[in-house]
Amino acid sequence: DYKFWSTQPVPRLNEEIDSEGPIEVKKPQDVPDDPLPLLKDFEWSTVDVEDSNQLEEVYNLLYENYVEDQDATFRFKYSHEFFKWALKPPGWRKDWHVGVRVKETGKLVAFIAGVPITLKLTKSNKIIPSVEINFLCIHKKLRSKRLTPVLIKEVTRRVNKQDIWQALYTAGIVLPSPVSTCRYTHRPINWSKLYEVGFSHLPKNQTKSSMVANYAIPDKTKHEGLRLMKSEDIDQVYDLLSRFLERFELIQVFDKKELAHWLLGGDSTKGDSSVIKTYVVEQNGKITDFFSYYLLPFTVLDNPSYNELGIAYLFYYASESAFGDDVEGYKSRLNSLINDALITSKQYNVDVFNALTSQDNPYFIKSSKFGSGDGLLNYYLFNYKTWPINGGIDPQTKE
Ligand code: YNC
Ligand code: MG
Repeated sequence: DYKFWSTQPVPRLNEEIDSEGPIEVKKPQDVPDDPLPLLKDFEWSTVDVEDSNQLEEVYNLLYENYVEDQDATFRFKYSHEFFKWALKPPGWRKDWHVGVRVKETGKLVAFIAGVPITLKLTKSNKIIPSVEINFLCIHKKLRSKRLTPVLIKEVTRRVNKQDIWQALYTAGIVLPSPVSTCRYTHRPINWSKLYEVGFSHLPKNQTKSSMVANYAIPDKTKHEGLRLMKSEDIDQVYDLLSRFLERFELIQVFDKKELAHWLLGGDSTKGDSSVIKTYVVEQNGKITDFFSYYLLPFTVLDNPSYNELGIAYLFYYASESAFGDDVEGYKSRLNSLINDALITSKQYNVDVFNALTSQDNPYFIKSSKFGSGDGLLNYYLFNYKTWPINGGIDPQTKE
């Protein structure tokens, strides 16, 4: 019955949406100056992720306590570099990295983070200054004590103080109320390992070697002029992606500095990030396509042979071929671009390549041998009502 969420400015589950816009309107001067009280043994702590010791504390908290799959076989393994990329985009604020510590020992036991983003609803042309909320994590020993609502209210207070009133967040669980729902799909790269760790299963009518053969990938990419993106490419990529994103209903809008951060990586703009990989197709000086993916491994829990699974997540892409009338031509180019993405990912020890059902991904999911996973990803807007957005699956059957 959502005791907490029913008090928040979010649409109720199954609420009939009849208009678009903020749910409640307030002013920064109405926002309390002081944090909410915590249980007596705990204290608030702004985490300085530029301090490597504090970053290590976030790393350890999430390494032990963050999101697992349903059977607790795998847990997300964020690296220091990943946090720097995800937590410090242009305009980031230290006080939006909210921690809770045990007073007596100083141990970090909970975390939630916000980073600035600008959202756009393309149908109504509305621009919404927002934050993206991520990395909500409570130590396993402190679960079910209603600490989550306190963390959410505190990060909301800190964001509201900056005159920002909307947020985007995602979760596997259903809360009031998803604006869109996507499914994860998985393209095996190293099927044998996926099978050994229990990520993939052997279908009845197949053999291990037929599965390996089915997922075999060539060594050489197909597109002439394919190379890693460099910071000099940002103007062209910015122009291409800005036009391309208008195809979709709910998008993030960037300035060039932000886009460079998201495509080239946190600390460097040299294109040598070990977390985010972006490739462009350049011909005669013109960039016609690009794709990107980030690397976020799983810790494999309790397996005698492996402790890590290499995972790539498809991120942004765009292609000039999307703009003509030749939809089939665009689909086939997208397929060959994604196949090149799969090929390049092998050098980064990727075992499985993931994509959501969003963007134009349904154009290549089946033909590039991505299989449906059992995980759904729900997208939420805080304090903003809008009509449901197509996430590439049927909203009723989730197929
Ligand atoms: C969740 N993931 O429903 P009700 S995703 C939001 N997002 O409230 P307690 C969640 N709410 O139902 P526990 C949530 N999970 O009574 C649970 N809740 O209304 C709600 N897991 O609190 C839940 N990370 O503290 C219930 O629950 C209330 O001890 C119960 O802790 C939950 O980062 C959790 O999956 C998830 O660390 C912290 O299980 C814990 O069970 C954990 O008693 C492993 O809480 C890691 C994990 C979640 C990843 C993520 C996005 C978070 C978005 C939060 C919402 C942001 C709103 C916008 C704020 C800014 C606004 C502006 C402007
Ligand atoms: Mg709790």
